Amino acid sequence: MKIVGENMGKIARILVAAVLLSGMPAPSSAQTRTVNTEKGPVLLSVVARGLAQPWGMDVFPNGAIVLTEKPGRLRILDQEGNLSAPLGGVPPVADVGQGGLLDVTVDPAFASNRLIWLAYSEPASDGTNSTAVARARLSADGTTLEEVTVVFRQLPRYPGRLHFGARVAFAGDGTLFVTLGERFRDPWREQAQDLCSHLGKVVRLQPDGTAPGDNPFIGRDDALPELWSYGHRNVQGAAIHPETGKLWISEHGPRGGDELNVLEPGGNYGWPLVSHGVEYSGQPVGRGRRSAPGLEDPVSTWTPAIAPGGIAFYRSGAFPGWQGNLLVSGLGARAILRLELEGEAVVHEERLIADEGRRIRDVAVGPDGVIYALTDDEQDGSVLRLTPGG
Ligand SMILES: [Ca+2]
Repeated sequence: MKIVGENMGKIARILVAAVLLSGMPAPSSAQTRTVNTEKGPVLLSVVARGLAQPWGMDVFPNGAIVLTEKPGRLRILDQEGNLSAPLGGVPPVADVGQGGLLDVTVDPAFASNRLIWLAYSEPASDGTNSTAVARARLSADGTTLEEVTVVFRQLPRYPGRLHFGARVAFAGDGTLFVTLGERFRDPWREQAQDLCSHLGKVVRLQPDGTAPGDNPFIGRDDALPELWSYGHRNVQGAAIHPETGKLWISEHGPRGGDELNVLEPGGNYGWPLVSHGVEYSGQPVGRGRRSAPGLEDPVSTWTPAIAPGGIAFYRSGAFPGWQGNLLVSGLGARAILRLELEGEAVVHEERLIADEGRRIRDVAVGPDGVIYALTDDEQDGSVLRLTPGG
């Protein structure tokens, strides 16, 4: 059967709708094919589709996936490939520009507390918005969020459409990191260097939203206690290194100059004083410097931009050749970047599934070592699965 272009999308949507309405599992086996990588063939499957701008996902202990759709929906994809109806109880989001329902993170103690965490752009009554983080308990039947509690709000608010961040990552000590954008425009973005503003920061919180007593700026009256690092532009990827416990982040640069950073407490990561990229106008950023004393240099940069979304460390025997790698989802790169590391240095890069040509917003690893990726499409976003074999 040869069906091309727009018709294929329409027919696919009708099929997906029919499958969803019938409640039957998605026919994933029919959409599995072999793709080649440097370390051998892998099986690529489409396990869900028809999603509206899926943005973030995480994996439950049983291997099911929870995922966001940017307009404000949260769904669960079970291990058999059944995609749930939108869950109830999701807080209102500002679905404007890059804003909406962004990240979702399963609590490390989900098996006992059923908590999940959401990061989203929160609308305010005066027309402004900002990134907020809420925690909620998943109802016993898995259909609704209960006891939704906002634990963090980025300040100041701004009536903008760009650069919200926003990932949530738990450290091994039970604290959580939240990445926050600098809201893009002058003069707001200058606040990335202002320790009394949440713009362009990574914050570290206790689960109740308060600042841990060992945060780097605790006790200073010229800095917010929740800050962990500053001088960031728009951080959409965050993952804890499984051995060192340090937070690694991916950060959108301007025109070129996307960054991978390893965060030190209290570190200044330079935006908008230094950058490996240039302004969208082509003008230099600041004085055109890439580095300066007192500012932390990135571990790696990409020019032209890859537009990095979520990141995940790979630690599983399922793909033995990828053990210890960092996976980076590339929107602009239209690939999953597989980075081989030596300590904090990137020594090799492979672009996985680049032939698919799909903008990849997030990547996650299941308990069995299976890799999942979200494709960023307005109406036909999908969940991809990579498994060994072929
Ligand atoms: Ca930087």
